[in-house]
Amino acid sequence: MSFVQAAAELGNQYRDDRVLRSHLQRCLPAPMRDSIAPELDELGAHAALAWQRERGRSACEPQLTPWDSQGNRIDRIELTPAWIESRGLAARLGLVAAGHEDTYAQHGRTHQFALVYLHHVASAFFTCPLAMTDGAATCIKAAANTELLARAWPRWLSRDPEQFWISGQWMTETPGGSDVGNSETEARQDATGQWRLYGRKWFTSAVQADTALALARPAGAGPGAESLSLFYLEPRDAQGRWQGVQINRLKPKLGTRELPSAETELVGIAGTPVNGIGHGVRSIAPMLNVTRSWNAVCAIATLRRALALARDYATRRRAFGKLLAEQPLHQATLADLQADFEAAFQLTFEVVGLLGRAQHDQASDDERLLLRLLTPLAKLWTGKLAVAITSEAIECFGGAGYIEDSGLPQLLRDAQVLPIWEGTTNVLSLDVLRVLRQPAALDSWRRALDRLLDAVGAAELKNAAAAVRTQAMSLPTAIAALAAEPARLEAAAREIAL
Ligand code: MFK
Ligand code: FAD
Repeated sequence: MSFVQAAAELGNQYRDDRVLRSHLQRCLPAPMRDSIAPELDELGAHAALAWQRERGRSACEPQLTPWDSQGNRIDRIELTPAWIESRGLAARLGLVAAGHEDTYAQHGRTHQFALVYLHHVASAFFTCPLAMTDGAATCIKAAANTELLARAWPRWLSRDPEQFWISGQWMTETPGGSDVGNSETEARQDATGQWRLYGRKWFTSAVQADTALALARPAGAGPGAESLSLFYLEPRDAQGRWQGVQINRLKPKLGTRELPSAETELVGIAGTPVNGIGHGVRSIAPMLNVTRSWNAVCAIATLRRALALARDYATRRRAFGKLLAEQPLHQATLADLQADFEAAFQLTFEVVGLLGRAQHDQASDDERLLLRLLTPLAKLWTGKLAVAITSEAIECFGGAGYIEDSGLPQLLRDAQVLPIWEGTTNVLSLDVLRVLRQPAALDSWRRALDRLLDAVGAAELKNAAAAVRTQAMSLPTAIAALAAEPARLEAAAREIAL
């Protein structure tokens, strides 16, 4: 019998995660930590179990049945078992609710995103509609829309699986995903004054969601982003039948295959304005910023999973007479990846902490600006890292990592969406520039770096932090120097952001 290599194994993903545990230890009051530990432990165990269960069989995909046997258009979508399971689990553990409830005040976001971080990989991208639901709730709260706060808010934040609603985010169209100002979908008022939407949405993920927020141009409004409006939709009736919506197809995607992403025709679906008529992009911005934070959290969850597997495998695989974990170069390779992961974790949970503080009116003006600046930065950097590190983790398994039923290729395919949706790397770099051009943002950035430097203990870290500070402080001069040459400034945006 020839040699058979043992596969990588995962333990409880909460108990094994030194970085998460020490962050919670540092940031949360002890009674809160004790009270949330059982939920974190449950998700940590679930993550390991789901990995054992799912690995080795290729992901099943949702199926669309457009017509019934009699020729009626039904557009029935069958979801995968992981998706059906995730909905109940998400409601029960409050993966959306925890971010908005007052139980833990400004620490609520840290609680919520610790749960999300532990659950993301096992959720088969059910975190996508959860992110959009959180974003939708944040949006209608920012708009102070009392009608929608009464109707949708309690459902989106419900912990009862029977009551829990999820939401979609219907922005992207064929002429504009980044440049949504090109949107063609039109909103018209019918004889009763009801707004109805007509047009094609090119990417609608979790299309079977109970609600969606969609951008559309009121008939007769001018071109561009400013004249778009934001509408709240309920795409299906109480019996689950589509109302004013047709599903053209489910997209055949590189990854995120259990997530039903559809091409959708709006044929008169009723819409309620979220924030009056006009300024639709500004109205949906709170949603974008929240979903971008989710994206960063899900990216670091992906990094952590790839590394947990690579590190475990290094304790099982031998080469040249030693375990990989004993080979100096392999140790250094893993250590570099771990350092990148830990930096990404700290940045992302800094954003999460700031979000919680801002939401509970505990954030200073500096912190609010910092949150606005760090959100796109965290999203763009962690998205890129997720792709690079899942790729490197595959290499850590040699040829075995390239084989589908090792479970690793799916991690890489899934990671590739993270830099694309919710704003590509370039679009977010330009968003960073949008913020940095406000003089107040640079001052706030400078003060934040000062505080960071003050907090750094070890001498060698102080030197490194000072070097970062010097580099960052050169930004205002660089931006000012390029102000007269907008094309050069834009061309440098990614470099500035990274
Ligand atoms: C795994 C789980 C995680 C994630 C799940 C997600 C699943 C969903 C997948 C999706 O991809 S949903 C679609 C996401 N689409 C995007 O993210 C669009 C990307 N494009 C941009 O972000 C553009 O920058 C944007 C459309 C927002 C702006 O384009 P414009 O037409 O050039 O508008 P403009 O004039 O720059 O901004 C309009 C207003 O919005 C301005 O305010 P004022 O009118 O008051 O001046 C901006 O300051 C404001 N604004 C823009 N971005 C903002 C913002 N305000 C706050 N925060 C922002 N991020
Ligand atoms: P484009 O905007 O055409 O971008 C093409 C390239 O041009 C990118 O590299 C971009 O960085 C670059 N670029 C664009 N503008 C600039 C600029 N000014 N300067 C420099 N470079 C620029 N959208 C939704 O609304 N709802 C959803 O539920 C949803 N789900 C999705 C699910 C998946 C799996 C995927 C892949 C996408 C989904 N999207 C969704 C769409 C997604 O948000 C868009 O694909 C994304 O915003 C990019 O838009 P685009 O595809 O039109 O690319």
